[in-house]
Parts: sequence; C-alpha cells; structure tokens
Amino acid sequence: MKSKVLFIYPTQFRITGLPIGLASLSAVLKEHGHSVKIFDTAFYGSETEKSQTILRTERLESKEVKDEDTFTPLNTTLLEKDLIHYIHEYKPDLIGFSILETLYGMSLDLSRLIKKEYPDIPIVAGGVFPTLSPDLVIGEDSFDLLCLGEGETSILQLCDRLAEKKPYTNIEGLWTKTKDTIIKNEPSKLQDLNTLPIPDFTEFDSRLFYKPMQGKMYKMVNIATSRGCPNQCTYCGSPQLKRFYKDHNCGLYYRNLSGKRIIEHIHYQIENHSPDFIYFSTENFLAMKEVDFKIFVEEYAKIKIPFWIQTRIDTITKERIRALKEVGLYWLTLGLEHGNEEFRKKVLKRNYSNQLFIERMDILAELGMGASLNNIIGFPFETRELIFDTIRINRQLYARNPLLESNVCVFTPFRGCELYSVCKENGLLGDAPYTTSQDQDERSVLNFKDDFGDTIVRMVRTFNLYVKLPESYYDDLEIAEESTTEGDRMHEKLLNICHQREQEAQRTLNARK
Ligand code: B12
Ligand code: SF4
Repeated sequence: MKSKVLFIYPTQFRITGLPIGLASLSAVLKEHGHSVKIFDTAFYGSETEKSQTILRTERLESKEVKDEDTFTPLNTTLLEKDLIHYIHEYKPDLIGFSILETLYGMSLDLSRLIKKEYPDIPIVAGGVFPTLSPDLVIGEDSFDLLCLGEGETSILQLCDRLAEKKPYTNIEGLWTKTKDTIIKNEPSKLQDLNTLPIPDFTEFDSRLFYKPMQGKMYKMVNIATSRGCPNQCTYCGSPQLKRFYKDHNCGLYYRNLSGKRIIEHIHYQIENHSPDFIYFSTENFLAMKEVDFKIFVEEYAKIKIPFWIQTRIDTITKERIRALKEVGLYWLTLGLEHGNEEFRKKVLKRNYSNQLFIERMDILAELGMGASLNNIIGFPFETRELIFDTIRINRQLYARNPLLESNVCVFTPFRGCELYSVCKENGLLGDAPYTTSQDQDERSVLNFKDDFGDTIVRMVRTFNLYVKLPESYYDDLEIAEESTTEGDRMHEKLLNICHQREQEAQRTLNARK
C-alpha cells in the first residue's frame, strides 16, 4: 500500500509561477510510488479584483499585458466548496500545506475548514514560514504536524509510515502533536541537490505555468540552479534559513547544482512541458562557478529557448552577460533595494557602491539588455529624503538605459528576519502576529510615529513618475501624490504624459533601427 497526498499551495490572487519546493516533494514521493495531487488558490477571486500584473502596469513598473485572461481565466466556483469536494473525491491519507508568511492567514482558514470536515486526515504544515516560526504554527489546532526545513526525506518517511500504519513520531524534521505533548525532532540533514530527483510539475494547474514578460504571456518553467544565497540582507529570509541549518548542524544551506545537472533539469522540463520560456528562479544565478557556467553556456546554445535570470549586481561581468545573451538571455531581475549607500550598507547589509551599480548596469546598456530593478521603500529609520535617494539612482540608470523597469514594494517585516527584530526593538511592529498578503500592497504594516506611513503610500503611487519624468514636473508630482480629486486628476495627467514620452522614445528607437 502507498499513501495518497494532497498538497495545498496557498497563493495570492493570480500569482503564477511554479513552487520548486512542492514540485521537489512531489517528485520524491512519486519516485517511491506514493500518489500526489496539488490544489492551488491562484485563480479564485472576483473579476473586479486587480491582478498583480495590472497593479504593476498601473504603477508603470511593467508593460501592459493584453492577453493575461486568455491564459489564466478565473475559476467561477467557490474555493472552499471546491477544496472540500476535491478532498471528498481524492480521499487523501495526508494533507500538506506549503506556507509563506503572507499566506498564513489563508492557510489557517483552509486548514480549519478541512479539520472540521475531515478531522481524521492528518495535516502537516511546511515551508519557509513554519520553519522560521514553528512554535506559532504548531500551536494552531488544525495542524497535526510541522515540517522543519527541507522536507524531502521527512515527507517520504511520513508517507511510508502512514502506508504501513506505523507510528511516525520519531521522524527527523517533523514535529508531531500527540494528545498531551508536542514531539520535536531535529531537522534532517540538507540534501545533495545533484542526487535529488528533478522537480515534478505535472500535478500543477496548467495556468500556473503562464507568466507575463514584456507585455506578453509565456508558458514558463522554473529551474532552480541552487538553494540558498551566500549574502546577508537583513530583510530577507535566506540568511535566517542559513543560520537555522547551521545552528542545527544540518550542513550548508547555500548549494549549487552542477552545470551538467542543470542541463538535465532543463531537458527534462522541456520534454515534459514544452515551455516557451525558462525562468531561473535561483536568487543569485551568476554566483555559479566558472566551470559550471561554461557547461551551462555550451549546452544551452543547443536549447534555443529564451530565458530570464535573477542575479546580484556584483556578479555581472561583460563576458558573462554577452555569453548568456548569445544563447538566449532575454531579461534580468536585479535588487537595487535602496539608493543611499550608507543606509543600504548599515540597515540592509548590502555592501556595494552606487558607482559599482551604475558601472555594472552600463554593461547591460552597452549590450542592449533590459532588466527589472527591485526597490524597497518603508524601511525602519527611512525618511522621505532617503526614498528620494532611491528615486535618484533609478533616474540615473533609466536615463542611461531606457529598457530598464523599476519595481517598488513596501518593506515587510517577515518573522525571523534580522530587520524584524530591529522593528520589534524599536516598537514599530503592530499587534498582528504575522503579515497577510492584503497588508502588503502599498501601506506599511509598521507603526511609524509621524506621518511617514502616509508618505510611503504617496511614494508608491508616484515612484515611477518621479523616476521617469523631468524634474520640471516635480511640483505637479507633489500634487499627484495625494489621493484627492485634484491629486487624482494630476496623477492621471502625468501618467498620460509619461506614456506619451515613452511611446515617442520607442518610435525614435524603432526609426534608428
Ligand atoms: C522562487 C521564489 C518565489 C517564486 C515561487 C514561490 C514558491 N512558493 O516557491 C514566486 C516568484 C512565485 C515567489 C513569489 C512570492 N514570494 Co518568494 N521566493 C522565492 C525564493 C527566491 C526561492 C523559493 C524556492 O524555490 N526555494 C527552494 C525550495 C526547494 O525550498 P522551499 O520552497 O522552502 O521548500 C522546501 C521546504 O520549505 C519544505 N516545504 C515547503 N513546502 C512544504 C510543504 C510541506 C507539506 C512539507 C512537508 C514541506 C514543505 O520542503 C521543500 C523542499 O525541500 C524564496 C527565497 C528562499 N530562500 O526561500 C523567496 C521567498 C520564499 N518569497 C517570499 C515572498 C515574500 C514572496 C511573495 C509574497 C512576494 C510578493 N510580495 O509578491 C510572493 C508570494 C507568492 C505567492 N505564492 O503568493 C519570501 C517569504 C518570506 C516568508 N517568511 O514567508 C522569501 C523567503 C524571500 C524573502 N523575501 O525572504 N517567490
Ligand atoms: S541577495 Fe537576495 S536572496 Fe540573498 S540574502 Fe540578499 S535579498 Fe536574500
């Protein structure tokens, strides 16, 4: 007998892309004969609710996507009803939730509903949030088990034991609730990435494969060339996960796939899913060793599918970008995060100069490459002036390379991150024990003492207008910051001017070509 597992992937409305974690668990379980199904929440929402794609276009962060609906139509049925019906039909032996902090609220609602309807099916919580906040999550009645850290070996043993009807309270990596106690086992050792099976995406909703890129929807598969990251940014979960594994003697969190294995992953996904784009979801793609990079470039030249990477600015060199462009690199995402060198170094622990950032970005301009720049505003100790430092460097970069796109998001104090503790010590955290996705949009969840919270809302609304319009518009932009009738009118007017300027620039560029 084998086990039947249902993984629930709670995700924000229309956030597409494939989660490697669940795909990896799915591959391991199927390899050992267990069966897996996946239920996601991405396409439940009302037609009036704006997708992140639309919100990003409205903030001038990316090109308008006209065909989003064609590939990701909404479900017309009710989430809760569908989930219960799904469980009724599939009759799983185990239900597993994969949880990020912003989706914890939704995970609680759904797990409580399931527990009420099916009290005998064990429910296990796993993912970054349960790993970084295990006591909070295991304290919740609807979760019977919790997986600490990477789950491939723990979930397999759990499913084997369930199938054999054996006790499962002594499995590495699992916390188990009994009637009167919680049994807390140490996390399991970290995986050797090169020997793990290739992530299995076959059980995911086909709509999750589609992501926008430069105004068009593409069928994409995610490939993770590494896990973890060598850096220390204070607002990010990766350094905390690194510390967690180190403290528990599990090994080094930051690991890379060999160049040969990366190519095997790519071929496997192409054969199984025929993507028209590849998204390397690795945090820092170019941290790859030279020997693996060479194999990658040589082999990818035969693949001929455009791809998109995320990397850190200090990994960019002309030779590497040129080599990647020749084999299909279409787009890059880079974290700029803050424009003030001192603040970036001290508060964010991102230590590079603006000069270096500009020089490396010039390599992209020279090679005719576009990129998205991620920016964050609303950090503790930030001021309006400091936000303008971020705007200023984005302006400089945009003037040097009009193919760039700037994204802005509001700092979120994720539990377990270094800046979370700083916010706590400084009395900036609100009453809510965790952040939900609704909190995340444009208003900070921090309790700023003055009106800085309102400043953040105003700056999110106008960030890209400040980046893209000449400074002669700055007086008008101050009016456009306000959500008043006059402010809205001005905002609309400036957006139109900005669109016109971009269209003219595009026409000039086309004429030159
Ligand atoms: C790729 C990526 C994405 C992808 C894919 C998301 C996904 N769920 O995998 C996309 C682009 C969609 C994405 C989006 C977002 N992301 Co993201 N993302 C990442 C990134 C860079 C890598 C994730 C990954 O592939 N890891 C590798 C896999 C193998 O690890 P894993 O997913 O943790 O899974 C393992 C274990 O956790 C465990 N496990 C996981 N689930 C389960 C379930 C069960 C039942 C069990 C037993 C075990 C288990 O086993 C897995 C295999 O070993 C991480 C950084 C990081 N270091 O985690 C951020 C990260 C996860 N993202 C983060 C955030 C905040 C977001 C967004 C909210 C951002 C936003 N504002 O839009 C959205 C929300 C997404 C949504 N679903 O709605 C945060 C989460 C913070 C937190 N404390 O919860 C992270 C940690 C980055 C950060 N800033 O700190 N993201
Ligand atoms: S470089 Fe990116 S993934 Fe690495 S610690 Fe910093 S924010 Fe996190």
